Amino acid sequence: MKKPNILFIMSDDHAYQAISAYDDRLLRTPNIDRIAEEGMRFTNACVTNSICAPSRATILTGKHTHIHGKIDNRRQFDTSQVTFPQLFQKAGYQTAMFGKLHFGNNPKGVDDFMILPGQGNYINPRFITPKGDTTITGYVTDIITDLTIKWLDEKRDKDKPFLMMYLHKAPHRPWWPSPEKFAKFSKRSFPEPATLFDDYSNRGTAAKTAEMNLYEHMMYGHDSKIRPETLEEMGEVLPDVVEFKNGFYGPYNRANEDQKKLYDPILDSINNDFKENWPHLSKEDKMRWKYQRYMQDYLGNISSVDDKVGRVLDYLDEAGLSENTVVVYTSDQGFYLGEHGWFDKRFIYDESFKTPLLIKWPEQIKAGSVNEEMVQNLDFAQTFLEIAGIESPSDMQGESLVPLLQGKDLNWNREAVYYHYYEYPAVHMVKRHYGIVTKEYKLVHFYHDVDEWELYDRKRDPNELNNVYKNPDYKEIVEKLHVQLDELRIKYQDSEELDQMYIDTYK
Ligand code: SGN
Ligand code: CA
Repeated sequence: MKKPNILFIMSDDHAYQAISAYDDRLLRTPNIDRIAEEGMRFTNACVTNSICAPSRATILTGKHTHIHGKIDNRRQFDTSQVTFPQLFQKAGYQTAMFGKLHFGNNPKGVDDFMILPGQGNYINPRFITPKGDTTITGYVTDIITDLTIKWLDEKRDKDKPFLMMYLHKAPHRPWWPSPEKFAKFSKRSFPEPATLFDDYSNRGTAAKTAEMNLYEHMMYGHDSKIRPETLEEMGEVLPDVVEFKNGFYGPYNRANEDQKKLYDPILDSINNDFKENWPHLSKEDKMRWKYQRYMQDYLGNISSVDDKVGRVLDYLDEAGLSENTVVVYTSDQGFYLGEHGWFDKRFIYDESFKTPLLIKWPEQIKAGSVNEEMVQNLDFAQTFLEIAGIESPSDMQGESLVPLLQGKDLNWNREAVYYHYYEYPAVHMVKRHYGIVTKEYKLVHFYHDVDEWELYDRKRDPNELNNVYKNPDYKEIVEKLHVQLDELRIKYQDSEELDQMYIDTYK
């Protein structure tokens, strides 16, 4: 039998709430939805650590953060470790990677790559390639897609199976849409989440001290696209105005004159609206205004990703590749779209803990299936290796999802998953924590700076508004979960010594 190809599509910070196969209140994503319609949608897919580079390291190594050691976005990934593309390459696959990696070093095991340096840029992005750096004029989502299709169509050896990693930068902050989407989306308004005005009562210190509230921490220029001149004209000396002096009006400053001409009328209209209305808004309405601006930009970004995913799926169809290609759509983690008043991620709470996962594999997956098992990005490497008939190294810590893809759920017996977040102190100030999550409960330990436990009843309190750790009704559940959590820490080789080591070596 011919070995299947793998097309791994990952976006950066794409919340499942913004994929209509999961939730159609905010946006229609007909192309991404096609993967669910023709394949399987996972409703309980989650990450081991809700932040970019650590999640990517987990995906590539099949190991938890404390094992691969990339605990944050800052330190470099230790490239002496085995990543799954290396195993594909060795087994005779053609391998390539285009887009955002965010590792601080180049990928191993890929025959060809063009990656963004660090976070990369939305406009006229620079790319690192095996032959040196190059800058390409245009919008990042379009460019990454063109590179991907060109490689599939012209550059690869068509006698070999391929592994393609097609990695979008969008919809990462500062949420800068293409001119067309910006024009369209900046006129729309979106429903607010139920917890937009969360006051964090009945939660712990960590939720109260995090710096990711739309009203408090979203920046006027960077996030809301207000020009420095507008603020000056208004006589406003806003606390974060200093960002402009640091050149924080980033993507716009990179645009050439022709591109600026396309953005100017849209920015003018946003700025006029701000000038006219902002001073008269109540605190609540300022929050609402920022939420709308946020959604307009964020969803405008995703709408481009969706169009481009459609182009790539069409290409597979036209080239006769669809039948034998496994297509995966996921994100490096979830994201808050105003839930709890937040943007960003990091927490073990649902919107950032969960991640979208859609997989299409016409030969093996029944079209339109839905799977509710607790699966993780930790499982991806072993899944892809099994699909390709390559043996997984015995020290990988996940489990292949192939039985679930084939509908053999009886062969799957995972009850709980483990989570551990480290990047603190750092931007957004989310305290370190680890925890265990089952379909019914979530037990969390914030162990650094504070020593606080939280328990959420996921069935009764899906919005996670009530920490019931000290509620006597949950005494037995707490005891059981503590035992299970200790077992998971042992199973995955995490420990207090490692926690301390990562605190001591953190810079
Ligand atoms: C930047 C963003 C943060 C974001 C981190 C990590 N700020 O620092 O909002 O949490 O990246 O994102 S920005 O002002 O530079 O936009 S991650 O996806 O790479 O983990
Ligand atoms: Ca990310």
